[in-house]
Amino acid sequence: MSILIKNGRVVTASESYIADVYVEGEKIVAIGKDLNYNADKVVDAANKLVFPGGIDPHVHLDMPFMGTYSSDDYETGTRAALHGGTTMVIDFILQTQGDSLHNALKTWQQKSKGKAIGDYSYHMAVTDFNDNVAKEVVQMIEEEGISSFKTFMAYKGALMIDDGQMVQLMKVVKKHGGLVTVHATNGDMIDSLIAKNRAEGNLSPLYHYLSQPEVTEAEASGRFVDMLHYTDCPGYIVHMTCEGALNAVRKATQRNQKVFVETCTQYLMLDASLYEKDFEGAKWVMSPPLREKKDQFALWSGINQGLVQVVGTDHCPFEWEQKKMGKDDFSKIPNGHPAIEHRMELLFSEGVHKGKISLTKYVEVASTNAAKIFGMYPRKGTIAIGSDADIVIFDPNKEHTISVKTHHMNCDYSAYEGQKVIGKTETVILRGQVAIENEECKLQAGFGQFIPRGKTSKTVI
Ligand code: DUC
Ligand code: ZN
Ligand code: ZN
Ligand code: ZN
Repeated sequence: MSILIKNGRVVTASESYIADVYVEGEKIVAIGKDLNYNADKVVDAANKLVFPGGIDPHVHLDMPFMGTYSSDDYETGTRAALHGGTTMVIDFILQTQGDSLHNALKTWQQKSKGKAIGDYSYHMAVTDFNDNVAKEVVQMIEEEGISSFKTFMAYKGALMIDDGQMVQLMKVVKKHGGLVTVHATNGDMIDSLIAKNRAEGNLSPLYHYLSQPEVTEAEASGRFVDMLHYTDCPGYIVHMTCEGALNAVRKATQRNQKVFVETCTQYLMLDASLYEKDFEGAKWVMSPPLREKKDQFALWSGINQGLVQVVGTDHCPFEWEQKKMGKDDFSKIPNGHPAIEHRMELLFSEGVHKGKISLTKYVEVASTNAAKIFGMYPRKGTIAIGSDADIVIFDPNKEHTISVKTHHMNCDYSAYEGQKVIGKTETVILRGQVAIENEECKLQAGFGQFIPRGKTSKTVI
C-alpha cells in the first residue's frame, strides 16, 4: 500500500512548511514539493495540516480500580483515540501488591492482545518494591521494552509505595537507563481529609475536591523532585494540575535539575466550579481534581516556558451507573473521566486557535516530546523520512460540537458535552494504513502493535 498526501502544511515540533508526503508500507519514504509517485491512494491536503499522529502517554484501559473497571477496553479506547487523531497510547500495568511485575505484564498482554486497533505501550506501575522486584525492573528495561516505572504517592494499601521504596526504585532505574514517573499527591494528608469530611457528613462530589487541596500536590511534587535530585534519576510527574506543583519543578530547574512534566487537557480547560453541580459533579471526579483559573494560566505558561513538556488525558472512563457507586459518599465515586478522543482537537482549539500556543509547540506537547521522553523517537512522534507513517490530516477551520451522541468512547456521558471545537481530524494514517476516513474507522481489532521502547536520557529534550 502506498499513499501520497499532496499540498498539506506539514507541521513538526520544529517547523511548518507546505509539502507532499509519500508513504510506502509502514514508513514515510519521501517529503518534498511536487512529489511524483504512482501511489495506490492520493489524498488532497490543500489548506489542511499534516502532523504526526498524537501520542497520549497517560490512559487507563480496562483497568481494575475502586471496585470496578474503566469502561473502555483496548478496542473501544484505541478506536476512540484514532477518531481524535491519537495513533498511540501508553497504558499503565498495575502490579498487584505481593505479586510479581511479570504476572502483571501477562495480565495486561491478555487485555491488549487481538484487541488494540491503535499502537500502544505500557508503563509498569511498581506498587510494591523489594529485591525480587528490583531484578524484574531490570528485565523490563532490558528484555520487555518497558523503560518507564509509575509510582503512586497516594492510594495507600493498594498502589502507594513509601519514600524508602521510592528511593530504592530510583537507584535501580537510574542505573539501568529508565525513567520513574509519579502520581504526586500526599496520600496521608488526603486520606485524613477524606475521613474528616465523611465524619462530618460532607459527602457530595464537592468534598472530593476539598479533600485534595493544592498543597497535597505541591508537597508531594517537591518531595519527589528532591528524591530525584538525591538519586540523580530521570523523572516525570504525571497529570500536574496546579501552580504550587509547577513551582516545585521550577525550583528544581534552578539547581539545573531536569524533571519532565505532563499536564492533561482537562486541567488546562476545566475548573473546580464544576463540582458545585451536586451529584453531576461526579462526572469530573478524578485525582487530582480540577483546580482554579490561576492554575490553568500557570500550566499554559508552563508549556510555553518549557517546564511542561507533555499533554495527556489520564483517560479513565466510568459509566454513569459506575459513578453512582458514590451516590451517597464521594470517596466511593470511581476516579476518572472519558477524554482519549478529544485531546488533540481540544488542545488545538483552546491552544492554537485561541493563540495560547504555536503550531509547532502543539505538535511538541501532543506527540513529539512523549516519543522522545519515552524512548520511541524518531520511529514515533514526527514526520520524517524513515519514521512510522502515523499521520493526521487535520482541517484547522472546521467547527464541530462535542457530544456523547457522536463520541466513540464507551461511556454514556461526555465531560465536554456541547463544547464547540474549531479544528477537526479528517484522515488518520497508522503505520501506512488508513485508520480514519469520513468519520469511519477502517482498521480492525488486532491491528494495533505493542511498541517496545528504548532507554531514557535526562537530556532528551
Ligand atoms: N486518577 C484518576 O482520576 N483515575 C485513575 C487513577 C488516577 O490517579
Ligand atoms: Zn471531534
Ligand atoms: Zn494518577
Ligand atoms: Zn492515571
